[in-house]
Order: sequence, then C-alpha cells, then structure tokens
Amino acid sequence: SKIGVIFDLDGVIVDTAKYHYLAWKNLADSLDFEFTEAHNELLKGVSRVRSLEILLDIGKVQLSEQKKQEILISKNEEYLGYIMKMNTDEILPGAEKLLNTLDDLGVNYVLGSASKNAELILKQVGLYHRFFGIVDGNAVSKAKPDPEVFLIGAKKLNLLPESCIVFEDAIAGIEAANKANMTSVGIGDKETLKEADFNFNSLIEIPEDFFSRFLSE
Ligand code: B16
Ligand code: MG
Repeated sequence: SKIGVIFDLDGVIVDTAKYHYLAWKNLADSLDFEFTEAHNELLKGVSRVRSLEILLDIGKVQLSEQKKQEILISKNEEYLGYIMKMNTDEILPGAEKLLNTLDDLGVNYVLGSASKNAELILKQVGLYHRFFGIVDGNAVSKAKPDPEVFLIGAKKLNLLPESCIVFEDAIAGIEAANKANMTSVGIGDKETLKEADFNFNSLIEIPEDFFSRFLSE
C-alpha cells in the first residue's frame, strides 16, 4: 500500500496506564510520599527509567544507582502481575474496528511503543499476530519525543516517513511523529494534543473514510 499506520500501545490500543499507576503508587507509598493520578499523566509515553526519575523528583527523594535499579525491577514485576491478567476485554473501544478497516484497505500497520512489555501485552489481548511488525522499548536507544521509534516503524513498513500515519495519546509521541515528518493523529484531549495534525477523543470517532484522503493523494 502507498500508506502505512503506526500505533502507539498504551492509551491507544489498551489502557495500561492504570496498571503503571498502581505499581508506581505502591512504590511512592513505600517511600512515603503522595503520587496522584494527575502525577501519573506525566509518565504517559515516557520510558521506564525516565518515569522513575520523574517520580523521585515528585517525592523529592534521592536514591543510589543500585537502589534505583532494584526499584525498576520490582516495579516491573508488579506491573507484569497486572499484565498477566489482561484479556481481550481490555482492548480500547474502536481499536479492533480500525484494524479491520485497515485490513480491508490493504494498509499495513506496525506498533511504535515505548514499552519493553509491548509484545507480551499484545499477546495477552490477542492482537499480536495482526501487526506487520513491532517496534518497542527494546528496539530503540532514544525515547519519544525523539522520532527514532517511528522512523524504525517506517522502515519496517518499507515506506517513507511522509507516507506514515501515527496514532498517539501522549504529547511526547505527537512531537516524535511530527519530528519524523509523519501525519500525527492525537487520541485524547484536543487541547493537550494540539500539536497533532488530526484529533479525536477516542478511536471510535474516526470516520470510516478517514484514510481515503491519504490513499487518493
Ligand atoms: P514499560 P506507550 C509507554 O507505553 C507508557 O505510556 C509509559 O507510561 C511507560 O513508562 C512506557 O511505555 C514504558 O513501559 O515499563 O512496560 O517498558 O504509550 O509508548 O505504548
Ligand atoms: Mg501512549
């Protein structure tokens, strides 16, 4: 196909942010500071290591490198416990329909996520086999807003960046897509994601003929 699509995972295909929140909150509790859902917004689309730095800043806590490494491991273990209980019910509304539309149009799609657990999460919700390729936190050296994750996605799709459409829920992700010279579609609050080329509150709102403008150009 002349176009391809790159999907972010957390916040677009599934809502894993709530599980990250549970795990980070337990950590904050153990370090004796408050970590709210508003704070959690700051961690969306951000890498695991960077998330910990932001969290410790919020709590004004300083830890040794070794302690931080231990925390990253135990946080992920707790998070994986939640992930292992996920099933197809947790696919966000509109996601499967959108993938079906792309299949019907013969448009390939890949994943472009910061998560190192992306493969496992997609398998849990039964969508892994549908993706043409996976680019995740294990494949990149530079986190969003660096465009690396999406540029690797374009290579997997065998397309130029300008032929790729990115679906993202995080500011850093929209910034990465724009830097990559791709079409950016913001999923979520329009004010927050105002840098996006297109905005929708959720995948349900994407019209059936959304891709025709790109296919006929
Ligand atoms: P992990 P996305 C991101 O996923 C999450 O939004 C972010 O909160 C998380 O810290 C990051 O993945 C890393 O996740 O700890 O599983 O490697 O939105 O890029 O799909
Ligand atoms: Mg996201």
